[in-house]
Amino acid sequence: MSNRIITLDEFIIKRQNDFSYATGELTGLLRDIGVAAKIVNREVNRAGLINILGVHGAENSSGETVQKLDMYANDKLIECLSNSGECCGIASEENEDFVPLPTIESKNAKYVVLFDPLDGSSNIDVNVSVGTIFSIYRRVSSEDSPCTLDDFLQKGVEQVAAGYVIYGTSTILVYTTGNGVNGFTLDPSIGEFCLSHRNIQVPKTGQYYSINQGYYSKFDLEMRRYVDNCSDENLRLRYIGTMVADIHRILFQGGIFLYPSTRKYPDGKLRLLYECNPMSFIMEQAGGKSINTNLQRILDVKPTDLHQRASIVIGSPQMVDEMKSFVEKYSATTT
Ligand code: P6P
Repeated sequence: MSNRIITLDEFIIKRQNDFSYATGELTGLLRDIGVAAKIVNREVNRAGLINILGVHGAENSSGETVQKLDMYANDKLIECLSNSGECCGIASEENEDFVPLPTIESKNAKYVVLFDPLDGSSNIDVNVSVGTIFSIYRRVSSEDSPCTLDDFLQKGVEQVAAGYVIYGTSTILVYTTGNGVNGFTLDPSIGEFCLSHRNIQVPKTGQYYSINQGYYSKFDLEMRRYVDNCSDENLRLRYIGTMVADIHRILFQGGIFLYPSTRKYPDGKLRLLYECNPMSFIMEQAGGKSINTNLQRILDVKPTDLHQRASIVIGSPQMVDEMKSFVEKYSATTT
Protein backbone atom coordinates (compact mmCIF):
# COMPACT_ATOMS: atom_id res chain seq x y z
CA MET A 1 0.00 0.00 0.00
CA SER A 2 1.45 3.39 -0.97
CA ASN A 3 2.30 5.84 1.85
CA ARG A 4 1.01 8.77 -0.24
CA ILE A 5 -0.75 11.42 1.85
CA ILE A 6 -4.51 11.41 1.18
CA THR A 7 -6.15 14.57 2.52
CA LEU A 8 -9.71 14.73 3.82
CA ASP A 9 -10.75 16.89 0.85
CA GLU A 10 -9.29 14.41 -1.64
CA PHE A 11 -10.88 11.44 0.13
CA ILE A 12 -14.33 13.09 0.31
CA ILE A 13 -14.27 14.02 -3.36
CA LYS A 14 -13.09 10.54 -4.39
CA ARG A 15 -15.83 8.90 -2.32
CA GLN A 16 -18.68 11.22 -3.27
CA ASN A 17 -19.85 8.61 -5.76
CA ASP A 18 -20.56 6.33 -2.76
CA PHE A 19 -23.96 7.98 -2.39
CA SER A 20 -25.88 8.26 -5.64
CA TYR A 21 -28.11 11.25 -4.91
CA ALA A 22 -25.36 13.68 -3.81
CA THR A 23 -24.58 16.34 -6.37
CA GLY A 24 -21.49 17.54 -4.51
CA GLU A 25 -23.39 19.42 -1.82
CA LEU A 26 -22.74 16.82 0.87
CA THR A 27 -19.10 16.84 -0.22
CA GLY A 28 -19.00 20.61 0.23
CA LEU A 29 -20.69 20.34 3.61
CA LEU A 30 -18.18 17.79 4.92
CA ARG A 31 -15.31 19.94 3.69
CA ASP A 32 -16.78 23.01 5.44
CA ILE A 33 -17.04 21.07 8.69
CA GLY A 34 -13.39 20.13 8.25
CA VAL A 35 -12.50 23.84 7.95
CA ALA A 36 -14.47 24.67 11.11
CA ALA A 37 -12.70 21.82 12.93
CA LYS A 38 -9.28 23.27 12.03
CA ILE A 39 -10.33 26.70 13.33
CA VAL A 40 -11.70 25.26 16.58
CA ASN A 41 -8.59 23.11 16.96
CA ARG A 42 -6.38 26.20 16.75
CA GLU A 43 -8.29 27.88 19.59
CA VAL A 44 -8.55 24.73 21.72
CA ASN A 45 -4.78 24.40 21.50
CA ARG A 46 -4.23 28.08 22.35
CA ALA A 47 -7.01 28.30 24.96
CA GLY A 48 -4.66 28.33 27.92
CA LEU A 49 -2.60 31.11 26.35
CA ILE A 50 -5.15 33.63 25.19
CA ASN A 51 -7.37 33.35 28.22
CA ILE A 52 -10.62 32.50 26.49
CA LEU A 53 -11.09 29.88 29.19
CA GLY A 54 -13.19 30.39 32.21
CA VAL A 55 -16.87 30.66 32.57
CA HIS A 56 -18.66 32.57 29.86
CA GLY A 57 -21.47 33.13 32.30
CA ALA A 58 -24.23 32.33 29.88
CA GLU A 59 -26.23 29.17 30.33
CA ASN A 60 -27.06 26.77 27.47
CA SER A 61 -30.45 25.15 26.83
CA SER A 62 -29.53 22.46 29.33
CA GLY A 63 -29.07 25.02 32.09
CA GLU A 64 -25.34 24.25 32.15
CA THR A 65 -22.76 27.01 32.55
CA VAL A 66 -21.14 27.65 29.18
CA GLN A 67 -17.38 27.97 28.83
CA LYS A 68 -16.16 30.62 26.39
CA LEU A 69 -14.68 27.98 24.08
CA ASP A 70 -18.13 26.41 23.67
CA MET A 71 -19.45 29.70 22.32
CA TYR A 72 -16.42 30.18 20.10
CA ALA A 73 -16.76 26.68 18.61
CA ASN A 74 -20.50 27.19 18.19
CA ASP A 75 -20.06 30.49 16.38
CA LYS A 76 -17.35 29.11 14.06
CA LEU A 77 -19.42 26.08 13.08
CA ILE A 78 -22.46 28.24 12.33
CA GLU A 79 -20.30 30.69 10.35
CA CYS A 80 -18.69 27.94 8.22
CA LEU A 81 -22.00 26.19 7.61
CA SER A 82 -23.71 29.51 6.73
CA ASN A 83 -20.99 30.38 4.21
CA SER A 84 -21.18 26.94 2.62
CA GLY A 85 -24.59 27.47 1.01
CA GLU A 86 -25.08 23.70 1.32
CA CYS A 87 -26.97 23.81 4.64
CA CYS A 88 -30.49 25.22 5.14
CA GLY A 89 -30.42 25.08 8.94
CA ILE A 90 -28.51 24.04 12.04
CA ALA A 91 -29.33 22.86 15.55
CA SER A 92 -26.81 23.02 18.36
CA GLU A 93 -26.57 22.14 22.04
CA GLU A 94 -25.82 25.83 22.59
CA ASN A 95 -28.95 27.12 20.82
CA GLU A 96 -32.43 26.74 22.35
CA ASP A 97 -34.09 26.59 18.91
CA PHE A 98 -32.90 25.50 15.48
CA VAL A 99 -31.37 28.24 13.30
CA PRO A 100 -32.68 28.51 9.70
CA LEU A 101 -30.00 29.79 7.31
CA PRO A 102 -32.14 32.11 5.19
CA THR A 103 -29.72 33.17 2.43
CA ILE A 104 -31.17 32.46 -1.03
CA GLU A 105 -28.57 29.79 -1.82
CA SER A 106 -29.02 28.05 1.54
CA LYS A 107 -32.82 28.06 1.33
CA ASN A 108 -32.50 25.66 -1.61
CA ALA A 109 -29.89 23.60 0.20
CA LYS A 110 -30.77 19.98 0.86
CA TYR A 111 -29.19 19.38 4.28
CA VAL A 112 -29.53 20.26 7.95
CA VAL A 113 -26.67 19.84 10.44
CA LEU A 114 -26.92 19.18 14.18
CA PHE A 115 -23.89 19.43 16.43
CA ASP A 116 -22.44 19.54 19.89
CA PRO A 117 -19.77 22.16 19.25
CA LEU A 118 -17.55 21.24 22.19
CA ASP A 119 -18.41 17.98 23.92
CA GLY A 120 -16.81 17.57 27.34
CA SER A 121 -16.12 21.28 27.69
CA SER A 122 -15.83 20.99 31.46
CA ASN A 123 -12.53 19.18 30.76
CA ILE A 124 -10.99 22.12 28.87
CA ASP A 125 -9.54 23.79 31.95
CA VAL A 126 -7.64 20.63 32.93
CA ASN A 127 -6.29 19.87 29.46
CA VAL A 128 -8.29 16.68 28.96
CA SER A 129 -9.52 15.73 25.47
CA VAL A 130 -12.70 17.41 24.22
CA GLY A 131 -14.58 16.95 20.97
CA THR A 132 -17.02 18.20 18.35
CA ILE A 133 -19.87 15.92 17.22
CA PHE A 134 -21.95 16.45 14.06
CA SER A 135 -24.92 14.79 12.40
CA ILE A 136 -26.27 15.51 8.89
CA TYR A 137 -29.74 14.81 7.47
CA ARG A 138 -31.41 15.54 4.15
CA ARG A 139 -34.25 18.00 4.82
CA VAL A 140 -37.79 16.60 4.63
CA SER A 141 -39.50 20.02 4.19
CA SER A 142 -40.02 21.74 0.83
CA GLU A 143 -36.69 22.99 -0.61
CA ASP A 144 -38.11 26.37 -1.64
CA SER A 145 -38.87 27.47 1.93
CA PRO A 146 -36.95 27.80 5.22
CA CYS A 147 -36.24 24.60 7.12
CA THR A 148 -38.70 23.38 9.75
CA LEU A 149 -38.43 21.51 13.07
CA ASP A 150 -39.39 18.27 11.31
CA ASP A 151 -36.11 18.46 9.34
CA PHE A 152 -34.29 17.96 12.66
CA LEU A 153 -36.61 15.50 14.43
CA GLN A 154 -35.72 12.56 12.19
CA LYS A 155 -34.73 9.09 13.43
CA GLY A 156 -30.98 8.50 13.63
CA VAL A 157 -31.32 5.82 10.95
CA GLU A 158 -32.07 8.66 8.47
CA GLN A 159 -28.66 10.35 8.91
CA VAL A 160 -26.70 10.74 5.66
CA ALA A 161 -23.45 11.47 7.49
CA ALA A 162 -22.09 11.75 11.03
CA GLY A 163 -18.72 12.37 12.59
CA TYR A 164 -16.67 13.74 15.40
CA VAL A 165 -13.41 15.56 15.98
CA ILE A 166 -11.35 14.66 19.04
CA TYR A 167 -8.97 17.42 20.21
CA GLY A 168 -6.48 15.28 22.12
CA THR A 169 -2.80 14.42 21.95
CA SER A 170 -3.52 14.73 18.24
CA THR A 171 -6.60 16.07 16.49
CA ILE A 172 -8.51 13.39 14.60
CA LEU A 173 -11.67 13.73 12.50
CA VAL A 174 -13.68 10.51 12.17
CA TYR A 175 -16.76 10.32 9.94
CA THR A 176 -19.10 8.02 8.04
CA THR A 177 -21.55 8.51 5.17
CA GLY A 178 -22.91 5.00 5.62
CA ASN A 179 -20.07 3.28 3.75
CA GLY A 180 -17.69 2.50 6.61
CA VAL A 181 -15.77 4.73 9.03
CA ASN A 182 -12.50 6.53 8.29
CA GLY A 183 -10.23 8.67 10.47
CA PHE A 184 -8.08 11.66 9.49
CA THR A 185 -5.30 13.09 11.66
CA LEU A 186 -4.56 16.80 11.44
CA ASP A 187 -0.98 17.47 10.29
CA PRO A 188 -0.34 20.97 11.70
CA SER A 189 2.70 21.40 9.46
CA ILE A 190 0.48 21.47 6.37
CA GLY A 191 -2.87 22.32 8.02
CA GLU A 192 -4.56 19.29 6.48
CA PHE A 193 -6.51 16.34 7.88
CA CYS A 194 -4.72 13.29 6.41
CA LEU A 195 -6.15 9.76 6.13
CA SER A 196 -4.69 7.84 9.08
CA HIS A 197 -7.31 5.21 10.03
CA ARG A 198 -8.90 3.54 7.00
CA ASN A 199 -12.12 1.50 7.42
CA ILE A 200 -12.18 1.45 11.24
CA GLN A 201 -13.66 -1.78 12.66
CA VAL A 202 -14.45 -1.95 16.38
CA PRO A 203 -13.10 -5.13 18.10
CA LYS A 204 -15.88 -7.66 18.67
CA THR A 205 -15.22 -7.59 22.40
CA GLY A 206 -12.88 -5.87 24.83
CA GLN A 207 -11.50 -5.54 28.35
CA TYR A 208 -12.80 -2.07 29.17
CA TYR A 209 -16.10 -0.79 30.49
CA SER A 210 -16.76 2.96 30.64
CA ILE A 211 -19.33 4.38 33.06
CA ASN A 212 -19.44 7.02 35.80
CA GLN A 213 -19.27 4.59 38.69
CA GLY A 214 -19.81 7.52 41.05
CA TYR A 215 -23.53 7.23 40.30
CA TYR A 216 -23.62 3.52 41.20
CA SER A 217 -26.11 3.99 44.03
CA LYS A 218 -28.39 5.96 41.68
CA PHE A 219 -28.53 3.31 38.93
CA ASP A 220 -31.46 0.97 38.45
CA LEU A 221 -31.03 -2.40 40.13
CA GLU A 222 -30.19 -4.32 36.92
CA MET A 223 -27.58 -1.68 35.96
CA ARG A 224 -25.94 -2.02 39.38
CA ARG A 225 -25.87 -5.79 38.94
CA TYR A 226 -24.36 -5.38 35.44
CA VAL A 227 -21.62 -3.10 36.81
CA ASP A 228 -20.96 -5.69 39.55
CA ASN A 229 -20.70 -8.29 36.78
CA CYS A 230 -18.12 -6.16 34.92
CA SER A 231 -16.05 -6.09 38.08
CA ASP A 232 -16.51 -9.85 38.62
CA GLU A 233 -15.30 -10.38 35.02
CA ASN A 234 -12.17 -8.31 35.85
CA LEU A 235 -12.96 -5.74 33.19
CA ARG A 236 -11.01 -2.50 33.56
CA LEU A 237 -12.82 0.79 34.15
CA ARG A 238 -11.87 3.69 31.89
CA TYR A 239 -13.92 6.89 32.09
CA ILE A 240 -12.65 10.21 30.70
CA GLY A 241 -15.85 12.22 31.09
CA THR A 242 -15.86 13.24 27.43
CA MET A 243 -18.17 10.99 25.40
CA VAL A 244 -16.15 11.49 22.21
CA ALA A 245 -12.90 10.41 23.91
CA ASP A 246 -14.43 7.40 25.66
CA ILE A 247 -16.06 6.14 22.47
CA HIS A 248 -12.98 6.91 20.34
CA ARG A 249 -10.97 4.59 22.65
CA ILE A 250 -13.61 1.86 22.28
CA LEU A 251 -13.52 2.10 18.45
CA PHE A 252 -9.85 1.11 18.56
CA GLN A 253 -9.46 -1.02 21.70
CA GLY A 254 -12.96 -2.44 22.11
CA GLY A 255 -15.18 -2.08 25.16
CA ILE A 256 -18.55 -0.75 26.22
CA PHE A 257 -19.67 2.77 27.18
CA LEU A 258 -22.78 3.23 29.30
CA TYR A 259 -24.63 6.33 30.39
CA PRO A 260 -27.80 4.87 31.94
CA SER A 261 -30.76 6.60 33.51
CA THR A 262 -30.04 7.99 36.96
CA ARG A 263 -32.22 9.76 39.52
CA LYS A 264 -30.83 13.10 38.30
CA TYR A 265 -31.29 12.15 34.64
CA PRO A 266 -34.25 9.71 34.51
CA ASP A 267 -34.04 9.69 30.67
CA GLY A 268 -30.24 9.58 30.65
CA LYS A 269 -27.98 12.66 30.42
CA LEU A 270 -26.66 12.53 26.86
CA ARG A 271 -28.51 14.23 24.02
CA LEU A 272 -30.17 11.94 21.45
CA LEU A 273 -29.91 14.18 18.38
CA TYR A 274 -26.37 15.55 18.48
CA GLU A 275 -24.54 13.08 20.75
CA CYS A 276 -26.14 9.61 20.80
CA ASN A 277 -27.36 9.40 17.18
CA PRO A 278 -24.13 10.46 15.43
CA MET A 279 -21.93 8.34 17.73
CA SER A 280 -24.31 5.38 17.22
CA PHE A 281 -24.25 5.74 13.42
CA ILE A 282 -20.44 5.69 13.52
CA MET A 283 -20.32 2.74 15.94
CA GLU A 284 -22.75 0.65 13.87
CA GLN A 285 -20.84 1.45 10.68
CA ALA A 286 -17.69 0.23 12.46
CA GLY A 287 -19.44 -3.07 13.33
CA GLY A 288 -20.54 -2.11 16.85
CA LYS A 289 -23.95 -1.75 18.48
CA SER A 290 -25.83 0.99 20.31
CA ILE A 291 -29.02 0.65 22.37
CA ASN A 292 -30.75 2.47 25.19
CA THR A 293 -31.44 0.93 28.61
CA ASN A 294 -34.89 -0.05 27.33
CA LEU A 295 -32.81 -2.24 24.97
CA GLN A 296 -34.09 -0.32 21.90
CA ARG A 297 -31.70 0.48 19.03
CA ILE A 298 -30.75 4.16 19.44
CA LEU A 299 -31.02 4.87 15.69
CA ASP A 300 -34.66 3.70 15.70
CA VAL A 301 -35.81 6.14 18.42
CA LYS A 302 -38.21 8.76 17.02
CA PRO A 303 -37.19 12.18 18.42
CA THR A 304 -39.84 14.56 19.77
CA ASP A 305 -37.62 17.39 21.03
CA LEU A 306 -34.35 18.97 19.82
CA HIS A 307 -32.63 18.58 23.20
CA GLN A 308 -34.17 15.35 24.40
CA ARG A 309 -31.92 13.07 26.43
CA ALA A 310 -31.33 9.35 26.00
CA SER A 311 -29.72 6.55 27.95
CA ILE A 312 -27.06 4.76 25.91
CA VAL A 313 -25.09 1.51 25.90
CA ILE A 314 -22.65 1.52 22.97
CA GLY A 315 -19.57 -0.40 21.87
CA SER A 316 -18.26 -3.84 20.91
CA PRO A 317 -21.16 -5.95 19.60
CA GLN A 318 -20.54 -8.96 21.85
CA MET A 319 -20.36 -6.75 24.95
CA VAL A 320 -23.58 -4.88 24.10
CA ASP A 321 -25.30 -8.23 23.45
CA GLU A 322 -23.99 -9.60 26.77
CA MET A 323 -25.26 -6.50 28.60
CA LYS A 324 -28.65 -6.83 26.86
CA SER A 325 -29.05 -10.52 27.78
CA PHE A 326 -27.85 -9.80 31.33
CA VAL A 327 -30.51 -7.10 31.82
CA GLU A 328 -33.22 -9.26 30.18
CA LYS A 329 -32.33 -12.19 32.44
CA TYR A 330 -32.12 -10.03 35.55
CA SER A 331 -35.30 -8.09 34.82
CA ALA A 332 -37.10 -11.39 34.24
CA THR A 333 -35.95 -12.82 37.55
CA THR A 334 -36.78 -9.66 39.50
CA THR A 335 -40.33 -9.17 38.14
P1 P6P B 1 -20.82 12.93 33.92
C1 P6P B 1 -19.74 15.95 28.97
O1 P6P B 1 -20.31 16.94 29.81
C2 P6P B 1 -20.82 14.94 28.63
O2 P6P B 1 -21.87 15.56 27.97
C3 P6P B 1 -20.25 13.78 27.82
O3 P6P B 1 -19.24 14.16 26.95
C4 P6P B 1 -19.74 12.84 28.90
O4 P6P B 1 -19.71 11.48 28.48
C5 P6P B 1 -20.74 13.06 30.04
O5 P6P B 1 -21.31 14.36 29.84
C6 P6P B 1 -20.08 13.01 31.39
O6 P6P B 1 -21.13 13.17 32.34
O7 P6P B 1 -22.17 13.00 34.58
O8 P6P B 1 -20.18 11.56 34.04
O9 P6P B 1 -19.86 14.04 34.33
